[in-house]
Amino acid sequence: MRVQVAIIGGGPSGLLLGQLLHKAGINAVVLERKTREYVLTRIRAGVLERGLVDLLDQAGVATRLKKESLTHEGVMISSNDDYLELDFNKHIQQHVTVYGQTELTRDLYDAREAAHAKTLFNVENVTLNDITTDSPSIDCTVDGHTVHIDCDYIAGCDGYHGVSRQHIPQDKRNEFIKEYPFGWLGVMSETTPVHSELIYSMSDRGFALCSMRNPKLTRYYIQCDSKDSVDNWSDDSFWNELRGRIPEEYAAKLETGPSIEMSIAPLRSFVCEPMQWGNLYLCGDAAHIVPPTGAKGLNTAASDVHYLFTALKHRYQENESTLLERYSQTALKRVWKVQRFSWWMTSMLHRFPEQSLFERKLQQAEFDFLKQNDAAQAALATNYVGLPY
Ligand code: RFL
Ligand code: PHB
Repeated sequence: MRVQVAIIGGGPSGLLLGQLLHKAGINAVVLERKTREYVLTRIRAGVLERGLVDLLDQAGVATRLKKESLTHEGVMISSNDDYLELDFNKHIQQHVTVYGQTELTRDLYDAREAAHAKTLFNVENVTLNDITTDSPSIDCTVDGHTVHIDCDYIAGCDGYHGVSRQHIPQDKRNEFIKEYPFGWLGVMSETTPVHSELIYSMSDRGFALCSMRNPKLTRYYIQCDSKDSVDNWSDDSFWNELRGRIPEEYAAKLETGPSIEMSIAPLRSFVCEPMQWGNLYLCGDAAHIVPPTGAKGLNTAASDVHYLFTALKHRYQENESTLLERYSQTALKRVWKVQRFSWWMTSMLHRFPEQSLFERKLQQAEFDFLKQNDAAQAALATNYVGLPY
């Protein structure tokens, strides 16, 4: 098989890039290790920045999103029973869109199928060859058959545990990592959201987040020990703990019900530099991870896709490679700003196991300052709705 761009990974990064390339007449194949059904069972992000929504629109896959998504013009941040209702309109005149990553991925797969664009599922043993030459290629196994793909460029969109990043020589690869000593226990439930906006809640018992997918489907998270297991939690114990971590006014009206999904995600910050090696370009979680507190993982994957798509379009339509050469540098500038914001949100809102009373007092002061200071609120709003590309 020969394509212009071979995309490894059929998650949101790979699919969005594939769809944008298809629209621009650049032919690509997507190689996915799992099945479509498996990818669609992963419940992850829920908050989309304007940049991502615009890209989906540009890719021609925003019809359902426009009908079914929710517009959020603010967010609540609380500390025990004290809270701040941060109004994005007051500070930045922008909003965020609430629409599940699962639905967004489904829309992208549907569009790919409708366009008869090539996707290979159950792909194993992916190896990248000659990536520093003008004729890179990929070898892999699909249903026991060996497949060879010649291409001009390879997009590594295969997530944190993917193989692409490992093809950057170890002595040329810098990996920056911070592991947090806690995880998030998440529950999805067919209940009415406790509030019309998201609530990011710090409390003496630990952090909690009240989110949603639609007016009848909620997504709640509580900070848990990094070694905790879902086997240690029942629906009742989850709801009780959540109630104990959000302002009393909301705890009193929290609607509970059976969980339809319960899982634990570890929290880490990670960046790989550079994000490009030869004709291999990394996008999304393959190159960086953020703790979910700022809702930035999927959104930062989207900004990478924007930079890479624009650069590839220039290369194929204008025969201009400068944007491709600058890809890593351009993407990393934004990645580090998002890392800083996600780390800051995480540090302000969570309980840390070894935390001294002094550090707790600083967290409280950070919240009090934020609550009283317009400039601090504007900075949070600017980052939360999404930095420009
Ligand atoms: P993905 O989604 O991991 O997709 C990678 C795909 O590559 C496949 N793959 C391979 N395919 C072929 N060959 C191989 N060798 C392969 N190895 C792997 C995998 O099967 C998979 O299908 O990465 P991508 O596309 O870069 O997308 C990144 C996002 O999924 C991620 O950043 C977000 O989900 C993070 N995230 C959030 N981001 C937001 O912007 N807003 C949020 O509100 C938000 N909430 C979250 C989150 C992540 C969470 N978890 C579970 C860590 C909430 C949580 C709890
Ligand atoms: C979610 O709805 O899953 C979600 C929302 C906001 C976050 C993280 C996750 O910061």
